[in-house]
Amino acid sequence: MVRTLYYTQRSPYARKVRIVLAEKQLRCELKETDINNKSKEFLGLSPIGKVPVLVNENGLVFWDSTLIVEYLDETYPRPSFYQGDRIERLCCRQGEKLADSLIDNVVSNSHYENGYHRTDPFSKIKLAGMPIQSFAY
Ligand SMILES: N[C@@H](CCC(=O)N[C@@H](CS)C(=O)NCC(=O)O)C(=O)O
Repeated sequence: MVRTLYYTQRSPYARKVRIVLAEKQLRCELKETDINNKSKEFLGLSPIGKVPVLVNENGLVFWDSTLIVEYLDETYPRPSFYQGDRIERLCCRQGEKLADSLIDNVVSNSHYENGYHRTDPFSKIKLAGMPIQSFAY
């Protein structure tokens, strides 16, 4: 069975998985998914109805970018995505979590809270002092 990733071009979470697949040189069929008009097939795979979803070569289904990356990294350890000792790996995961949390704010429309400016979805990223380019797509 061919490894398959359900994704959208613009999804930063799917992009995270695509980068790890590419770094590990893992072949994968990419299935562009219309998340505004989700197919029965897609909803049958993803209980949360979100991309990315990975179907592995044995037909097992994994969803959520962090869990997919963790699965890939443990199954195909070279090159390693979460490197180093326990503390270094934790720092790496925290960086990933921070990026995901910031992106959650961009992807969702809930930008107006705690005084953040509604018209600027990148305001929280700017407040965190991170380069906007690394989040833009
Ligand atoms: N925590 C999830 C977030 C995935 C996510 O929010 N994906 C968006 C695209 S960027 C999606 O599929 N949204 C469809 C929807 O919410 O209906 C992950 O890391 O995979």
